[in-house]
Amino acid sequence: MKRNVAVAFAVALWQGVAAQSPAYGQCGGNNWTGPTTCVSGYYCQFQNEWYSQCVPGTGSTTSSTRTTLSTSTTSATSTRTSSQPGTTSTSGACTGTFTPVSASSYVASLGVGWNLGNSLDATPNEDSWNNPPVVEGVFDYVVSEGFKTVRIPVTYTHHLDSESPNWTINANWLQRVENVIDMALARNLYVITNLHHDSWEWADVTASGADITAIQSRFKAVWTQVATKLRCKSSRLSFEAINEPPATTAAHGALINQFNQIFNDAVVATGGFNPQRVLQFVGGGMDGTKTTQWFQAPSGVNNPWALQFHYYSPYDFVFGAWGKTIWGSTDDKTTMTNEFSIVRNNFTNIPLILGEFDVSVVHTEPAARWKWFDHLATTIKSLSIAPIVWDNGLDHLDRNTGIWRDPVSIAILKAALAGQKNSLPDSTTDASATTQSSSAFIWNKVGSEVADYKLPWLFNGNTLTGVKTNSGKALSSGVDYTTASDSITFTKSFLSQYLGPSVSTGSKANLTLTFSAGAFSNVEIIQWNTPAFLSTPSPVLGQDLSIPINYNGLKLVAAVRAKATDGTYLFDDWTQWLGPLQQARITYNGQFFFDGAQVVLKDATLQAVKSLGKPVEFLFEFYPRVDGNSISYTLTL
Ligand SMILES: *[C@@H]1O[C@H](CO)[C@@H](O)[C@H](O)[C@H]1NC(C)=O
Ligand SMILES: *[C@@H]1O[C@H](CO)[C@@H](O)[C@H](O)[C@H]1NC(C)=O
Ligand SMILES: *[C@@H]1O[C@H](CO)[C@@H](O)[C@H](O)[C@H]1NC(C)=O
Ligand SMILES: CC(=O)N[C@H]1CO[C@H](CO)[C@@H](O)[C@@H]1O
Repeated sequence: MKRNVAVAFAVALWQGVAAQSPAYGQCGGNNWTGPTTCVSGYYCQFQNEWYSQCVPGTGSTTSSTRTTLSTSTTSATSTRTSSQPGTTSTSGACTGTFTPVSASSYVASLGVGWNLGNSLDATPNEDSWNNPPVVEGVFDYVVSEGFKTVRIPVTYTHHLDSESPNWTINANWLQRVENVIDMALARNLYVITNLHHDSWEWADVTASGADITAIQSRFKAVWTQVATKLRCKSSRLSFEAINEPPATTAAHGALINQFNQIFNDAVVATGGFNPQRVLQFVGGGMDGTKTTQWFQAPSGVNNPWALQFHYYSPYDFVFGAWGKTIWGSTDDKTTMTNEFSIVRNNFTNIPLILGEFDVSVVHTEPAARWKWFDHLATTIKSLSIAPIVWDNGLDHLDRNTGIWRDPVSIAILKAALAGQKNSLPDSTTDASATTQSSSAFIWNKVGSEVADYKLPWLFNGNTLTGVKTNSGKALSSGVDYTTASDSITFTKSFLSQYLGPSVSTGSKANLTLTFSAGAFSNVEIIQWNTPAFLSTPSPVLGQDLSIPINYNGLKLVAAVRAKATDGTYLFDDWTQWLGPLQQARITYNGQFFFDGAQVVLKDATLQAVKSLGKPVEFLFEFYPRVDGNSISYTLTL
C-alpha cells in the first residue's frame, strides 16, 4: 500500500522548520551548533554526549550535559522494578552487559539460522497470514533442532499511532517486538531483526512518483524508534537495514546505499549499546547480482558490519515454474557455485550473511531439493557465508506442533556447515530426460509383483550404518537390504511386508538411513496407481477452479501441461525449447496449486483459456514422473 499523499506532506513540513529541530532531528551534543529545541509534540532527549534527539512526547527537555545524564541514569536505574538485563530507561544508560564483537566473529558464530517468516512481518497483523501468534515454545523447537540464530522480520507499516510527520510506532507493537526478540535472546540465540515489508509498502524507491526525501525521513524516524527500544540488548542482536528493497536500476541501487547510511546514522544516534552493535547493510534488490553491481558501503561507519543478501535460484526450480522438477546436474552446480563465488569475490573482506534461501517442501521433489540444499551448504561453507533458511510457516517448522516437515534438509545444512559430507539419494539431473527417477522413493504400482528394488545412491565417501522404519524397527543388513558402492537394494522379502499387486494405495513406511558421517536420509515406500479426479466441477470465470482428487499415492503434483487441442501453448510458447518434461508446463502458485485433497487452476489460467478461445487440455502429472502417471482435463470457456 502506498501513502504518497501523506509522505509528500511530511516533506513540506520538514523543509519549513529552521529554528526548531524536526521530528527525530538532532537537538544537542558536543559541537552541535543547530537548534536545541524541537517542533511541537517533541522534546529534546539526551542520547549520549555527542547526540540529543527530538523524540515524541512532552517529557521535560533534557539538557545535553554529562551531569544531567548521570543524574537521570541513576534515578532511572534505581526506580527500575525488574532486574531483567537489556532494559533501558528513556534517558539513561543501559543495564545488562554488552560484549563487543567483530562482524566476522559474529557471522562465524551464527551456525545455521532460521527465519520466523510470515509472523511479525505479516500484514496487517501478526496472525493475519498463516501462522499463530508467536509463543515462547517456537524458540524451544528452533533450539532443539540445532539452530543458533533466528532472523525476526518485522513490518511496522500497520502499527503506527500517527503517520506524517512523526510516524510514531504504536507502543504496544514496539513492546511486542521487544518481547519476541527477548524470547529468542533468552535462549542464547543470535537474533537479527529488520524493517521487512515496509520495503514495498512505503519505502519503494521504484514506485512512480516516489518521494525519496519523504521515504528517507520516514525510514530514519522508524529506525530511530526501533533502535531506541532495542538499544540495550546484548551483542547477539543485530539490525538489518531493510528487507529486499526494490531496485531495478543503478540509480535505485545508489538510493538504497543512502538507506544504509541513514540506518547506520540513526541507529548509532540512539546511543545505548547501539554504537557498538553489529549492523547489516543490504544492496538494492538484495540478490547477489544487484548487490555486486550496486552496493557501496556507507561512509564513516564505526560499528562492526556485515552485508546480507538472499538467494532463490534457479527461479524455475525454486518456484515450480515451467515443469522444472529436477536439479543437480554438473551445470546446475557450477552455476550455483559461480553465483556465490561472484558475491564473495566482490566483497573479499566483508562478512557475508545469506539471510534467506529455501526450496519449499510443499511442491518440490525431495531428492532434487536435498541436492540443492547440500550444494548450497557446502558452497557457502567454503566461502564463509552464514546461512539463515527462510520459513514462511508452511515449509519447515509446524509452529503449532513443533514438527519439522523436512528434517533431512535441515540435517544436510547442519552437517555441511560442520564440514561433513552428506550421502544423498540419486535422481535424474538431465534436462533432456523424458522421465524422472528419484531414490527418495520406493514405488510399487497396483497390479505389479514386488521385486528387489535398487536405489542409486551418492554415498559421497560415507558408508550406510543403519536403516530403521518409522515404527522404530531396525532393518537387517544382508537380509532386508544390501549395499554396493553406488546403490542400496531393498529385498523383495522386506518390501513384501508393505507392497503387493493388490495392496491399497498410499504411503506405507518411511525408512531413516544413517551414515558414517553427514546427515541422515529418508526413503518413502509408496504403493501407487494413476490418480483420479473425484468430480469435475464446472469452471466459473472470476473464481479459481478446484478439482477434488484421489492421489492414489504421493500427494504431490509434479507439473501441469496446458496446451490447446490444436497444439497451441496456453502460456509461454518459448518453453517449446526446453526439455520434454518442461514444454508447455505452467507455473506453480501463479497459474495452479494443489493440496492433499484438490488441484486448483487459478482464475488467471481460466481467463487465459477464455482469451485463447479454444479448448485447452490440462495434463496433471504426478510422481513417479513416468509415462502415463497423469490425468487430463479439457476446459472450454
Ligand atoms: C504526530 O503528528 C500528528 C499530526 O501532526 C499529531 O496530531 C500528533 O499529536 C503527533 N503525535 C505525537 C506523539 O507527537
Ligand atoms: C563482481 O560481480 C560482477 C557481477 O555483478 C561480476 O561480473 C564480477 O566478475 C564480480 N567480480 C569478481 C572479482 O568476482
Ligand atoms: C512418510 O513421511 C511423509 C512425509 O512426512 C508422510 O506424508 C507420510 O505419511 C509418511 N508415511 C508413513 C507411513 O508414515
Ligand atoms: C570537530 C570539533 O570541532 N571538535 C571539538 C568539539 O568540542 C570539543 C570541546 O568540547 C573540542 O575539543 C573539539 O575540538
